[in-house]
Formats: sequence, structure tokens, C-alpha cells
Amino acid sequence: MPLKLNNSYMTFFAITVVLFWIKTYAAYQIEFKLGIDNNLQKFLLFINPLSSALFFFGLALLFKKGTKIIMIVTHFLLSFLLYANIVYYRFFNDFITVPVIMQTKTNSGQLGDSAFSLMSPFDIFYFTDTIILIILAMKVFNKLTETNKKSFKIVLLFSITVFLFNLGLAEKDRPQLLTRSFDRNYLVKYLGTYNFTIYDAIQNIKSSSQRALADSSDITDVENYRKANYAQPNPVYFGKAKGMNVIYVSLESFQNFMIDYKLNGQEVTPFLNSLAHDGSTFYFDNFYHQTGQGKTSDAEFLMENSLYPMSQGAVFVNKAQNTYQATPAILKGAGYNSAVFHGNYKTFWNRNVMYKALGYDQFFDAEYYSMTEENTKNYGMKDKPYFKESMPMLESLKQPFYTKFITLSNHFPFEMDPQDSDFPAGDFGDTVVNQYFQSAHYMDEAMQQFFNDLKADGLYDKSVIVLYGDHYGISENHNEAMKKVLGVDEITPTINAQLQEVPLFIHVPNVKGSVQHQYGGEVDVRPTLLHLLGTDTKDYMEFGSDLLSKQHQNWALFRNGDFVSPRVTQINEKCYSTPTGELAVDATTCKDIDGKVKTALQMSDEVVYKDLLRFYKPNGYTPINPNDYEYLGPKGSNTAKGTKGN
Ligand code: GP9
Ligand code: MN
Repeated sequence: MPLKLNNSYMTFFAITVVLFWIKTYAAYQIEFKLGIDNNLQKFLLFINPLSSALFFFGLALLFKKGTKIIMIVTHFLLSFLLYANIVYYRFFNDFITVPVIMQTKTNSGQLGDSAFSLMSPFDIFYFTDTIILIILAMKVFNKLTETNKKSFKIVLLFSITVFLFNLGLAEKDRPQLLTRSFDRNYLVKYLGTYNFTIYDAIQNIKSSSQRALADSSDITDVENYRKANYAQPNPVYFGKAKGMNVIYVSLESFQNFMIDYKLNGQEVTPFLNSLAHDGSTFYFDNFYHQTGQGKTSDAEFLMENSLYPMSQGAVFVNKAQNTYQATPAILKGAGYNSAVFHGNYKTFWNRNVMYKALGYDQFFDAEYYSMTEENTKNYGMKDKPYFKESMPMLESLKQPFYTKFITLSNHFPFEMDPQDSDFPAGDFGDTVVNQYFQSAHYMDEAMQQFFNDLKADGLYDKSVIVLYGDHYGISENHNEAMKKVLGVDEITPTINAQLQEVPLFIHVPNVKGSVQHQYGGEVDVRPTLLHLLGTDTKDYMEFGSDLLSKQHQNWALFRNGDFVSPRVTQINEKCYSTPTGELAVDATTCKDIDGKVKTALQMSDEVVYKDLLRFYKPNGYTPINPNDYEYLGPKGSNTAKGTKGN
């Protein structure tokens, strides 16, 4: 007797799952550029639609009646979600998120027209399987009997197993995928479009509930705190860079121990060393990164908002819908035009969304660079071709400009292509540490090249240049090798804290600089810079203090609540003497700073988690509207509406 397949709901269910699975996988291949690097990623891309297909279509098995119709409707809705993502991606090179849907409500008119132009008659392919299912349901599976709940339970169990297997493999390839949530592209690549949508919805619900509970009275405490902690500008430097251009450079993973470090008698970063001692640059040698899981993006956030990043997750990803009063927006009022240059794709760290909230007019991302095999490594452009190709774009900007360059070559695991490094690797028994010297040397040469180009085109004399290491490059996992690098018997808690030092350089034309020993962190750069440009920060909600001010708070906190100061260092609630590294005899010496650190983090978290800046308008500041900005890439118009820069 032939098997009565057409009599089983499970067969109809299996066909639905398989059709949908194949279709989704085909869409991944045809429509999205997900940057698949290895076989594991290929495999994950293939299996990732399965868990959501099993789960969503399995839900229909819960119903005694109308199971087929519910399955088909679910199939149509999920196909529609996929297709919406495809159309959106064709234009924006990005995936739909909850905030995008919210915005669509306000821009629906314009969006309808442009969406239509992105569709093609061949797109019917993305719904053919729905049509096949309808035909099968009517012609073949027309005599189905009842489902039973047991099949639902089995399917659910299967779906969860597949999901956990998928997530486990994804975490193996990309640790902390969900907690750090680097990039939408990555989440889709590893977990699939449907799981990504669920993840995104959960993140948004979490975020908006914190926001919803806040009201305008919550800002009062923060305002009072701010008034009490404001450090007045130093009259010697205030306004010394008025009207000048600003060029920030984020030196990827660059730690301060590298400055003046000699490997077998050879300086690793001779150019940056020369800046540190040239007498015309401020070089801060007790300056600390304060980043959390958002790494580079957290550093950017600190530097341009003078707020602390989040203790978990990246503020760029989770709080990009907040109101900010960031430096590009502030300087817009002083006639500045702003731009970011970065040789990675714009969705990484959700930059294309966050930069709108910060008020960046332009974002030159990977699409503006020749991302050839030869020019790229790891996350994107190698520093030398990156700076070379950036020059004409920088020169095209209307002055005065405020710009940020984010380098990439000195990124973990610091591997170099042989043709890019003539510098010897270290010999410390640890590949990562050994390679760090080579990639830092390459970055140093790239910086020298950039400075030479700036001098050649005259921008050097008209620009304040700020260079900073974004965060550590060598983690505690490499302490064995670091002992040898530093020539110490043990990496004590205080040495470990000192390894969080990153260099900060500020060069102001016609201002004499010098080595500065005051303690500070990334949160302090914004008031320092704004005061140099002649903008008093008194009315801005900042948590840092001007490094050049006489009233500068001489300590730096870490995002986990530890801190460093000239006298004491607190790690894990233990108090150490900074100069000796010994446990402090009298732990109360840490108490005073400890209280300040806890309050600072708590107040800053209030602002960020509850989106309090929406209730506050600094004197003389004109708020910006993130919806006025769009970064469409070289073919589109990468300019803020109404603020055309070039
Ligand atoms: C990626 C780059 C590196 O675009 O900024 O990010 P990181 O991993 O250092 O945060
Ligand atoms: Mn980084």
C-alpha cells in the first residue's frame, strides 16, 4: 500500500519548512553581501533559517482547525518580511530594524515611491513557494485530518535544539555575538534574518521601557551634579584654536606602553614618539581608555559626548535613538561641517544610525574606498591606502570642518601581510603579542604619511589634530608574554590598570605643547577640545573635565567602577598605592574618589538609559534632527539635507 503522504499534516509542514528554507537561502546568496569568510560561516548561513521556520510554522500545529491556512498565512507574512528586507537592502545596504519601521510611519509618502523603483517583476520568485503551498493545500492535501498537540511539542523541541546548535557554532566563530552585537550584518550572517528581527524587537522593547519611565524632573539631579563638577577653562588656552579645523584619529588598539618602547634596540613607533617629544604637541602619558563592550564605538561615544558608555552592550547599538548633544552638532552652530572616514562598512557598530544622532553631515565608509584584496585586511582598509584615498575626500570638505578618522590595521589579532611589514616580530612566545609590534609599526608609518600629506596641502597649519588610542589591544590573556615585554616578574593589579593607558596627542597650530602628566580619560577630551575652540562647556551635560583646566579632576575611572589616580588605584574594591603597587595600608584613602566614581557612573547611566537629554536644551545650542541626515554612499547623496558641505 502506498504511503499516504497527502494525509499528514507533518508532510505539509515539512514541505512548507523546506520551501521556505531554500527560498531564504537563495535570497541570502542573491541579495545580501554578508562577507562569508570561512566554511563554518557558509554552513551557518545555510542552516540559520531552519530554527525560525520550524518554530513559526510549527505554531500552526497548535490549532485544531484551520492549520493549513494558518501555516500559509504565516508563510506569507515571513516571506513578506524577507522581501521587505531585500528591497530595503537594495537601497540602504542594511536590514530593517524596529526604529526604521517607526520612522517609516513619518516618511511613508517618499518611501513608497522609492521602494517601488527597487522592485522587479522577477521578485515574484520570493512568493512562488507561497503560491505552490496554496495549490498543494487545495489539490493534494485537501483531506487532512486533525493535528495533535504532540507533534507541536516535538517540532518545538527540534526547533530549540537547532537554534542552540546554530547559536553555539556562531559564538564559537564570533564570541559575545549577542552581548556585544557588533553589526547587523553579522547577526544576519550567523543567526538569519528572522532571528535577527526577534532579537532586534526584544532589544527595542527593553530600551523603550526604560525610556518610557523617565520624565523631565529626572534631569534636575544630573544638572546639579554637572554644575558642581564643572572645571573652568584655562585662560591660557581658551579659544586658541578658534575657527580651526578639527581632525580626530582613532588609533586602533594602541596602548601607551608602546610609546618610546624599543624592540631589540629599535623604536617601534618612531613617528608617534617624535610627536610625544616635539615640544609643539600635548602628549598625555597618564591617559586611560574607558570603554566597555562597545570597544571602538564606546571610545567614539566618550570622546564626542563626554558621557560614559554602557556597562553591557554597545551604546551605539542600543541607544542610537536617544537625543544627544554631541560635538559635531554643537560645532554646527559655529559653522562647522562634519565627516567621518572609516574603511569598514557603515553598519558596523550601527554607525550609520548613530552618526545621525551625533549630527555628522557625511560618512565616508567602505563604499568610498577601493576595497581590493590588496588594500584590505581583517575588518577593512589597511591604514596606508585608507589615508591616501581619504585625502581627496578630506580636501573636498568645506572649511572649517570637524572630522574623524578611524584606523583599522592595528586590530586584533594584528596579523600583517608580509609585504606590509619590514619590522621584525617580537619574540615573546605569543603570536598575538609578537605581531602587535609589526602592526603598530605599520600604523605609525601610516600616520607619518598622513601628516606629510596634511602638511603638503596646507591643512596641517589650519587644523587641531587629536590622536588617541581607542582601547587596549593586548588583553589579560596575554599576561605571560606581557611580563617579558615589560620586564617585570608579575603583572600586578596596578600594572594591569596601567596597561589600560592609551596615548593622547593634541596638536594645536601655534601653541606650544609638552608632555602632560595629569590623569584623565576619554571622557575628558570633549571639554578640552571645545575650550580650545573657544566654546565654553558650562551648559553642556558632560562627565569629563578639561585636561588643561586648573580644576581638572585628576583621576580616571573604568567602566567597571575601578579607578586610577596619582596616589591610589582601586581594583575590585581593593585599594592600592599607585606608585608602589602595594595594597594601601589605609583603605580609606580610596573612599573619597570611590564615591565620586560611583556617582559619576550612576548619573551618566541615568542620562543614557533614560534618554534624559531630550528634556534638556543647553543655552545657545540648536538641536539637530537625526532624520535630516542620510548616508547613501558614493552613488547617492551623502549629505545632510539642507547642509550641503561640498
Ligand atoms: C570596526 C572597527 C573595530 O569598524 O572600528 O572595532 P572594534 O572591534 O575595535 O570595536
Ligand atoms: Mn577598536
